[in-house]
Amino acid sequence: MRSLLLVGAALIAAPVLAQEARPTVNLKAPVKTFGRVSFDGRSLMIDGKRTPIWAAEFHPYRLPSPDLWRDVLQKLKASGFNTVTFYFDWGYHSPKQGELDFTGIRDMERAITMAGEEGLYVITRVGPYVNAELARGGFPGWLNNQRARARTDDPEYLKAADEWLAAIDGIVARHQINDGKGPVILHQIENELSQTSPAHRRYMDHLYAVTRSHGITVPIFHNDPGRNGNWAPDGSPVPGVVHGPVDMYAFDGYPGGTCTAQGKIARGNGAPDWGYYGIGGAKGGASASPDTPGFMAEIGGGWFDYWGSDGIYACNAGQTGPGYGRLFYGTNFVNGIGLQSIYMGYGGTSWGWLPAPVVFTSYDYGAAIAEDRSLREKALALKPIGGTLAALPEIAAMVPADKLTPSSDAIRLYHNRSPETDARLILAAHQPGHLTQDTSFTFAADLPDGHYQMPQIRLNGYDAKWIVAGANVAEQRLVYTTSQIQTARDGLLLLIGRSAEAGRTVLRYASKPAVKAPDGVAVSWDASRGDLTLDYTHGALSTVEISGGGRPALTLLLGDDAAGGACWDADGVLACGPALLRHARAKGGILALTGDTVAASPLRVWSKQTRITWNGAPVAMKPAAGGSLEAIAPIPGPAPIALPALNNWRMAEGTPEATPTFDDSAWQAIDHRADASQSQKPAGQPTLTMDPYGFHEGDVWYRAHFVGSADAGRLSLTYGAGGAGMVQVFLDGRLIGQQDLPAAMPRPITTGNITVPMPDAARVAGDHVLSVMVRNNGHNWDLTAMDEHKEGRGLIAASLEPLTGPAFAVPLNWRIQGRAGGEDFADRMRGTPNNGGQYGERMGWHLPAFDDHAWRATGTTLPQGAAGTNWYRTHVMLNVPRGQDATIGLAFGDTARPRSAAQYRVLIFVNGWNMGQFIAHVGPQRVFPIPEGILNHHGANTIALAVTSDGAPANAPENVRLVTMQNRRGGLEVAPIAAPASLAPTH
Ligand code: IPT
Repeated sequence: MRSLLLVGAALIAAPVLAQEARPTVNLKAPVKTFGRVSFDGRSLMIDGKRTPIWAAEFHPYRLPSPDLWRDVLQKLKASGFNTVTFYFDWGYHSPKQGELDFTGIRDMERAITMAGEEGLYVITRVGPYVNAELARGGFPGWLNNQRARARTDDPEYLKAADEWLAAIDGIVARHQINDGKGPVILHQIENELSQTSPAHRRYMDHLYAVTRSHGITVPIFHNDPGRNGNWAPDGSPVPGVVHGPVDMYAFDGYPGGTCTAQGKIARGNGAPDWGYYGIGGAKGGASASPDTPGFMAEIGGGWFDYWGSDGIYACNAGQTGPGYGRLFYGTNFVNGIGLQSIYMGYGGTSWGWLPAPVVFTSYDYGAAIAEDRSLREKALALKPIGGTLAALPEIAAMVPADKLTPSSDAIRLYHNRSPETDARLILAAHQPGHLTQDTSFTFAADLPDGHYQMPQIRLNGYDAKWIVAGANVAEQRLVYTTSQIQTARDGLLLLIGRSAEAGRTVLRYASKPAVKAPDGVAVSWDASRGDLTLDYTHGALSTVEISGGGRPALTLLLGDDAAGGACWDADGVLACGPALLRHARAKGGILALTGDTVAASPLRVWSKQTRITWNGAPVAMKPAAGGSLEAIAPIPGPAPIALPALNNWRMAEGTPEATPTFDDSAWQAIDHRADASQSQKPAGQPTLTMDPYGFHEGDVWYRAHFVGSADAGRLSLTYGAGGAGMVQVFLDGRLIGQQDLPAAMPRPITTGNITVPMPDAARVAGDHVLSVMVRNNGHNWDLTAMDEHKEGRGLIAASLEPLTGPAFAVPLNWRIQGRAGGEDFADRMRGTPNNGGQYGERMGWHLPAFDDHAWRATGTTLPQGAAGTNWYRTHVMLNVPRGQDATIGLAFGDTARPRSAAQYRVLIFVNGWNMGQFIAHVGPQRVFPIPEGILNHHGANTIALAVTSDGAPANAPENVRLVTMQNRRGGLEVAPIAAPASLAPTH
């Protein structure tokens, strides 16, 4: 188990379940029914049918272009998932108490509807608290001003939470499966509430009651942070669990070892047994609730990355790659964990001020679908898992069967059977400690169709074999196969395996069938058993045709991972060749296929329709082996994209707040108002933190006048700035101090102290002005439920003192300015994450219609400006070929290195949208994808960069360019996102 990555206090460890909590198979649990959804101790059922829940997590708010939600959903579906899990971010919707906005990019009803349209079930996780590496773990900024302790039964907090829940539950309620049409099958309240006091129990009781009162009728669950037995359903007989008002128990886990910040894999952990095969209940897991089925609301499918790392997303993707998936998710299934949701399926982008201090802009996560929406290799390996589950849904409800003994000590074999059908799943994995070995082994087993000695099976390293036996698939009797089922439907069976590895498939017939098999597939017939045995080596797709034998004809396709990766199932049609099949819709005698190619590709289709179109264009087909049709000519790939260079830059200085003459009379005066900050301010100091003044995101400015005196020796500041945040201090227009919070992994440093020696000028009589800018890189999450999110942001304390001893402080009359309008900011369409309080933001310099012609033209370069923040703007026309889905990013400097020697940071605005922050000397992210919809692929775009530095020539911004991150032919139509082109300026 990787160490927990926390901000603030350590996670309160809940007691590990006692020894007697050893998991047992519970065949007697009563069926509990919630409309069309029900469950017993073994599995979820939908309309009474046992259904594995094979889910992946996706956060629509991390992709602010709703048409692209459908792209992600289609890719999840095509990767074999039957369910998508959505977290919702309360703060995303609520700029101000009493206000909730579900319009535009915030239209979560649209996300749920789309998921249903794409044939996915939906699990909704509404919080109020979600964590998710979001600022405040999803709490709205204004909640930081509430003194009531969050995540308890304090009425003030409950009132706030109920506003949100009434709104989001109301949306979810309309889309439940129980109302006939909707996709929502399960609903989570709270997340990882590790505090279990009576006040927390009452809070959970409240959440359950209001959720039901809002019309949620599907089963309600909570997600236990690890395997602690927290919030198991009332009535769970397991000693040591904490009971809660939930219908099902769920937990999470991120096993399998970590990538270091340097991007090295520290491998070594085997897949844990968090259910039936758990030893001594050492880790609880599914055993905490024997009357409800094993349910992992999150199982690691990557991990997030930190400010200052060397960039670990590629490493995370490898660590949780194809073999990991087969091994870890497979081990969960055989342990009776028939509901699993991979966190993340698509991570996306923590754009604007969404990120919690632990993460930077990219939330790629090393997920199956990369941030640029391309499918990683591991997505192709998840597809057969979904295919196996679809073919044999009883896997969700299997129980341990006879112990099998492999010929090698390095191997462990799990053997499960379905009490209903007797079908078997034998999972072969390496024993812990042997994970890097390349082992060949065999075993004998009593299977439903007799006693069998397996051929030599090879298991190379971090991997598992999913051996199915005694199953009725594709209208055949499958005695066993050492390959993995990817697709099984009437008349068609696609089996895959590692390239160059041997496979064997045995099918049972009443009499000898006719077999047409290519060279390389050895066929033998055992008349005494009625067994047809096929021996082969996994490689390019080969087609075997079997007919007669007392069964409907079968086309058996055999291939390696790459061959399987190129085959897709959609709407009951199998197609091989392209990089993605989205849909296969028959209409008017035509089968309309939609999908993507990354290069000119073959196309082979199994369909009764002979007239085929691909993305609307007719494709000439000819008959091919196994009842398929094959395109006569390859279907086209994408054209390369010509991206213009960025030039015609214009620049302007953006730090007028530093100058003595700046008029701050409209700013709020700092006073002694009550606040809810967790950060203690020294006695007598005013309330400096930003939240009580209505500023919750991004940058905040403070200005104070003082009268020059001999006592003005040094300025001491305490500030809160989140991960890799910063403070800049100016005296009378001159930068006199700057501090970066050091990037510290895995626990970021979120507050700092800086003592700035005052220059002689401060001791000259007369008026002086201090101007302080704090970059707030996010409020903490509240993982421990200790109000960690209320740690102060902006200035926490400030005093101007004599050089020796703070006995006397020079009076400072502060004013504060943050985001224009505070909680009443004008740009409701871009919403809460978009803006902080930079001068240029308040003036609308980031917006496309701002007139920058008076700015200094700098051509192709971004010259260094004065200390503070300088703005650079340019306009660029794009002309991505129609019918292509590209992801275009902004790249800074040398993308081969995680960080620069130059010290500066950039807020990146594209067409007015804050698409993230580049911190040159911290890293690691240098390429920032801009989703289509935000970026206009067929016209004009405005890029505005707010660059903050000390103004030293060595810290000048590096070159900036557009890059193509992925480019496919296909994709979906993407509408531009409506948002204001200009707004009235606010000083
Ligand atoms: C768990 C959270 O439930 C989820 O919101 C997210 O933060 C995830 O992990 C990590 O990405 S937190 C748990 C691993 C301590």
